[in-house]
Amino acid sequence: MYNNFLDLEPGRPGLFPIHVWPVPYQGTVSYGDGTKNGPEAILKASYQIEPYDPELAADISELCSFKTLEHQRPIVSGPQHLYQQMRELLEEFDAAGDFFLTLGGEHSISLPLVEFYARKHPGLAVIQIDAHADLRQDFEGSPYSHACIMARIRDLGLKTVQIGIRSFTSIEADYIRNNPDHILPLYPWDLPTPQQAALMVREFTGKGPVYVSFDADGLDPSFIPGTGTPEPGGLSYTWIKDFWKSLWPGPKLVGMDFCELSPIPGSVVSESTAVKCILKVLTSYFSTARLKL
Ligand SMILES: [Mn+2]
Repeated sequence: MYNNFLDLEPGRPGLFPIHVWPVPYQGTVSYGDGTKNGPEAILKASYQIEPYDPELAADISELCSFKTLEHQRPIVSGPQHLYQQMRELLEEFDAAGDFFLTLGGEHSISLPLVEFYARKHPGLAVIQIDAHADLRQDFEGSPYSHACIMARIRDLGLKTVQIGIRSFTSIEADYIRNNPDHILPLYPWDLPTPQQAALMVREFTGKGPVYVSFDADGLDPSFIPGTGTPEPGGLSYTWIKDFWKSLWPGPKLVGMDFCELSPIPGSVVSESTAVKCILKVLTSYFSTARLKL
């Protein structure tokens, strides 16, 4: 049983409704353990975070209402089973209007959500914050593994922006190089300013809507040490928050996930930073979006 995100009263009227979906899935994690504990840690940490953002002069509790869903199904046996289960649950919702904030769990949780939104949103692009390109064709015997998730999203024909990627194979590097119309990589060793990056992303994605898939390891592990496969040399918290602030007002945001958080017992740094990362996306967007409620 989870309390509601930010400990706010669920589903308050007159605000933009967000479904918070905890998916404590951990089936194919490569190295570190504990992503199954990510959603609960994020929810608990969210009770300690102020909904007001002084920099953006906006209060998320006056913009959005949250309703945390129970993940009532059993924890499944592998990524393909998870994919099918998530697809079934999503059939009860409408991609045209239902906004999911999905909390992982490992990165395999993103695929059914991206598919769900792509069906109703032509021209959808994915903004992926990640250390890993996740463009392998299969991994550990499954094409649905977290290491393949962006390859499956590419199969849908969607444009992808990969921010912070710094760990991938030479085959993935060739693939990125050979698909400049479909993949925009922003490498941490060659990072533009957040303002320049926002312009590049807007130009690349065109007028289409976006889905944000935020892997905790996109940030440098000095900001979020609690993740299964930490990679040094990542994004700073300041860079990524300034990027969201620069991106909006801009493309329509249809949904987001935050995944791969693996809480460290005795420290709340990682999950607290995760909540701030989520709130920066939501507050930057919803404080500037013109929404019809
Ligand atoms: Mn990753």
